Amino acid sequence: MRMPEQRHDAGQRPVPEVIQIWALAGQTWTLTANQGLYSPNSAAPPAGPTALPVGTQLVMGSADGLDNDGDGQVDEADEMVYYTLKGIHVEGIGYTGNGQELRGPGPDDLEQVLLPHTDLPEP
Ligand SMILES: [Ca+2]
Ligand SMILES: [Ca+2]
Repeated sequence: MRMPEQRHDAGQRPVPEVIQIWALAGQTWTLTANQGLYSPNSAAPPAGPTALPVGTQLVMGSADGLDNDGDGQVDEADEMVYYTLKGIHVEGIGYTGNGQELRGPGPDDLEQVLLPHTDLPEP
């Protein structure tokens, strides 16, 4: 007897993502293009997730609740050189994109981030 394929909720499982960049302290970094990154406060599946809006500002590392530099202390002053953006991406979505563009204050302050794909190819 062949068991039915387990599908779980493939294609809808939200996966937490933290995008972190390293720059000079005191800057402002903003999400300027986004495909595939959603708000951590999105409604649970099967409701559609809420995309992080363009214009979202990254949180300075001294206030993001993470130990950015791995020294065992969270949000100490020297983490001001980190900027983080927390979101989720959804398994099964994103073979066509999952790209984020982050801009800082200067013309050369540009970071482009591709989220990892943990999803299976569409049939
Ligand atoms: Ca630290
Ligand atoms: Ca921190």
